[in-house]
Amino acid sequence: MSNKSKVFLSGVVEGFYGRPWTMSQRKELFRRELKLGLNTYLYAPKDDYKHRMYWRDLYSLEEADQLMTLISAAKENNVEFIYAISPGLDITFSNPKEVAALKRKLTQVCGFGCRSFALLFDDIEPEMCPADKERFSSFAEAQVSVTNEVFLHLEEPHTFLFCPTDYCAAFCTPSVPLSAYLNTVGEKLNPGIDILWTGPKVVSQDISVASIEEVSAVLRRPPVIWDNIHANDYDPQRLFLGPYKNRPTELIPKLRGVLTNPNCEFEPNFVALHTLATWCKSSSAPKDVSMEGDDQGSDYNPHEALQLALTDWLVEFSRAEQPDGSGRCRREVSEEEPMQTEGHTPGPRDNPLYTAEPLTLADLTLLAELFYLPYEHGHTATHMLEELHWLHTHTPDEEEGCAWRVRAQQFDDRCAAVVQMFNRLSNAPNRLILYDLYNYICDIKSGVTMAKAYVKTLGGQTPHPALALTDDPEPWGFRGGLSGEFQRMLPSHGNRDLFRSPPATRVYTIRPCTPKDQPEVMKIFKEMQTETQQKVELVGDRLVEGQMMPSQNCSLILDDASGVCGYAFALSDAKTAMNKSQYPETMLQDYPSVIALQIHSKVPDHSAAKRLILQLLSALRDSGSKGVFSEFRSNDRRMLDFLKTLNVFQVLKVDGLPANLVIMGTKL
Ligand code: GDL
Repeated sequence: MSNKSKVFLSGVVEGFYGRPWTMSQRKELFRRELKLGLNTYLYAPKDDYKHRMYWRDLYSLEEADQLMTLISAAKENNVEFIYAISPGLDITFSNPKEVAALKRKLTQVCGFGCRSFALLFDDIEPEMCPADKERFSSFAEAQVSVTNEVFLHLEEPHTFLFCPTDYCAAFCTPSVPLSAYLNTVGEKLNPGIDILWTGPKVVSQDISVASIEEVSAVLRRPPVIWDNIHANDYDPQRLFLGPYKNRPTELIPKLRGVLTNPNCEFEPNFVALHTLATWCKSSSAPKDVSMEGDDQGSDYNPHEALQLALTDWLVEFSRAEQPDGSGRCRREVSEEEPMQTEGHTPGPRDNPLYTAEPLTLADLTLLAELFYLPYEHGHTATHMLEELHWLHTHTPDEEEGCAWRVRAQQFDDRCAAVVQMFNRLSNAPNRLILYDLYNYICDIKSGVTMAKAYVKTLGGQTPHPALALTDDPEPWGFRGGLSGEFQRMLPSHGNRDLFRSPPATRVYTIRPCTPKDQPEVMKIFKEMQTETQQKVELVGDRLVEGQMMPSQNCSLILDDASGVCGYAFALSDAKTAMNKSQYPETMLQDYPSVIALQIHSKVPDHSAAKRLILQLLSALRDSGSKGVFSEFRSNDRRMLDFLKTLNVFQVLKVDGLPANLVIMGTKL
């Protein structure tokens, strides 16, 4: 291990995809790092042309000037500026001209005053071109050879980092200790070069001491953690404002450093930086000191670190900052440009002037809990989800009505707090922070507003028309665009709640029903009917019992490993199965098709049932149907509750129905 004399690298890697930070944001970053005691900045913006795509191109005079100023700013703030280049998309390792181009580029940056460098080979195709295959026995050999050569060319910089293509345990085959790639890197990479590592996964939930000991042994040096815990470039709806967490401080002496690759938006990274700085300053306490929280045995407590960060961040919100750097804000009166409200004093019967309440620490805590960490919602967010789930799986009936209404009111209050937080944030003088947060807070405000309206509907109230869950909603009623549509259809994502229920491990198949399935179908039909023990004549039963043939493509079976576990049959014209006018004509006009559905109670996975139903609905839609209904015995609580959670059908209000019958339906 050659790194004993080196200081622990702590700070930021600007290593995300998307719009790179501006030069002034980077300079502001250095000032913040100095204040927090962080000492490193790794320049690696993925979508900067000359960092990756056009890595061979030298910088223009103007660019050179900007980089020089940036490098000096880093120095002034005691921040080590590491310039990284990513040539892996298209470099031919065996071509000396390519290696010369790489050296030329880094020599140019050296001329700007930069003394620390990095070569990154993350996120590239691991295949070598024919010329490289001829020259090198493996991809690792090729990378190591060029990296060592560049390292020597730059006269062995004190800090020189290498990012492997297999930069986390999940990428290593068959395992970290047995990875041929990592073993070659560990053995052959010059010991003066340090290696970046993201932990067990690209975005690691935890990084354990044992996992670092394991990889250090293979790499033959302690790694520098490239931490993606706060990175959000993979999902435009997520932002991470939770504390640095699940990395025990016992790691510190076992690492060469930690660089966080945070949110693409610059301003919200206040928390990521602040809590990382607190973590770096914490020392490990003896093991027998029992602490609350996940990082036991250390004086680092993520919850406390977050509160410290938010307390400091709150001060920033009240600073008047504008994107143009003018620093002016709405309530400041300027000589040249009088503000709108200047000199306006409302009369006794006029509207009073709008004065926003100032943002509070509680608002910021709520914000951080709503946008917490990649694998964890904050406490309030989890609680709200659990409450919504409870409200939607219970009914405000005689039995539970009182408790239901109390909990519905509490849920409503929590939603109101989110909206209030949004309003106060929108009025904060620091427009720089607000604009970086805006899309996210607007999204969550809409999300909770919809949820609030839904709870009102469940409780029998009519929400505002813009929020009502109707057949013809406004576009904000179906969120997420095309990507949202794809997600909702995927079994592993759309219909599973990442945070509340365990992942679905069972494999389900949906297939057309054949005559051979009839005995199994009848078995489930009877078994599930004895659960309800209620004699009501249902049109759908005739489909199941084989008295009527389902329409074409409208009989589906759900299988799990042990066989049939559900079915869905439909008749596009329900009237043909009715022996008398069981249902009003008005209902049949809107909902002409009938569906008979049963999911065995042993199926815990809602997403499988949802897929089954959606597939059937799609067949009905293709056949030209406008709407579909399904009948349930009113004491069939299991199916009724189950279907409610799927959010596909609504209970239809149909006049004159027998009391023991519930009709659910949806337009197509
Ligand atoms: C990655 C990329 C990084 C990206 C992050 C999160 C590394 C070494 N590379 O794999 O650029 O921001 O995922 O999406 O982490």
